[in-house]
Amino acid sequence: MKQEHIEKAYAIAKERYATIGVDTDEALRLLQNQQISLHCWQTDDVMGFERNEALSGGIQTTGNYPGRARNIDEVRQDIKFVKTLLAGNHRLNLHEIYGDFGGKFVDRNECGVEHFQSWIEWARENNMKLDFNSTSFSHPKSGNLTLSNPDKSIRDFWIEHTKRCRRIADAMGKAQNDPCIMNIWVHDGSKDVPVQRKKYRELLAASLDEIMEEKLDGVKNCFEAKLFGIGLESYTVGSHDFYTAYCATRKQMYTLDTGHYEPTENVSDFVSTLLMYVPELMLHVSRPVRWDSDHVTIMNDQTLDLFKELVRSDALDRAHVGLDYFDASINRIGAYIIGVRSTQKCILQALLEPKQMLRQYEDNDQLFERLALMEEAKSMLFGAVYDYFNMKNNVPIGEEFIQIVQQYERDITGKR
Ligand code: RNT
Ligand code: ZN
Repeated sequence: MKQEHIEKAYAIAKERYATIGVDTDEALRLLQNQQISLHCWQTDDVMGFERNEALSGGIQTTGNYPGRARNIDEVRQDIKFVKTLLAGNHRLNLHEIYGDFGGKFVDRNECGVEHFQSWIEWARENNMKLDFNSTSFSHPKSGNLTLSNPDKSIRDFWIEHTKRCRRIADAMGKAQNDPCIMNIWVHDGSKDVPVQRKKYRELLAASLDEIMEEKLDGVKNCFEAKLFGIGLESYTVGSHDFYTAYCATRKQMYTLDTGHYEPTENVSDFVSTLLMYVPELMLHVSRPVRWDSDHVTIMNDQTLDLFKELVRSDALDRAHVGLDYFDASINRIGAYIIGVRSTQKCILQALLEPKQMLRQYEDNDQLFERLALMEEAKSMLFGAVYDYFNMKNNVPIGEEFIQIVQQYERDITGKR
């Protein structure tokens, strides 16, 4: 693509947006600073390096596209390559099962900072900050209940795991001089109707409180709510309402995964309430298709609405953005690029909305005018602004990345 064409198109877009009171340079500045946490588990279908076992915990990858990363070196190689195709400075989100265990078996209640030292160094060398997750799934003790298990020995095992994960995340945060965001998601639930719903929720809250007792300032924790898991359809201990109340009373960050709600619900509607009662949000940007299917994120209404809602609430800086999907049916590297670029496009669209004018219309009860402007804003020259953003960042523009990913497949992933 010709640089002068992109510059020309941007100049026209900039002028056009200015007529509705939108500053495109300012939008680009904010987009540049918006980090997106890349979920390491898209490289290898959520397998990790602990045991070569099928995924459990009510989540599932489908597809067997060749080229899955099979070990820590391949995961790093892939992430490094992905990074070269993306504008902006992004983070890496690790799960505990991606530790550098050096070929030894390290159980979940034995993990420590030493297993993530090489990640901390790798991240520093590659100018990426780390985020972290405890891992309650894919383990003989996972079962249907972990932190809410009435069996104290199982519950304690997972409490110990999660406490250790907090210390690992704390070390990451201190090493990178920026808090590591540690997500806690447990799959706990029941396939059929339980009769003691309250009991498990009380146990979960007590376990979480115990886990959070230790004061660690390198880590910020967040808690992920969910509607249901596969094989756990009737009841989820850590439901939306459970974590809303938990995070509100404990002043903790809430993780909103866009796949974790009723398929017809508009997730963006939760944002404003949560912003009133919890300090921050962690977003797992995903794409549910009929269920929590974890398809690759695209630029659809759901994702657009989510970011528009944040920008309209002047709260983009209270949200941490991460991706969470696992598509094993297409080129996994390509899946990353599509997801990040689509997320950036949604953020940019949100930033380019004529917020002030829309608010004014609403305040004046000019509802036709509000709808009309909102609709017109959707088809303004936003693509020209996004192209310019990528050009400035020296990364592929438009569909150019397709060929680059194909080349990487020929050279690297296709040979695995
Ligand atoms: C599962 C949650 C969770 C996981 C990752 C692997 O439903 O969304 O975030 O996807 O922890
Ligand atoms: Zn998630």
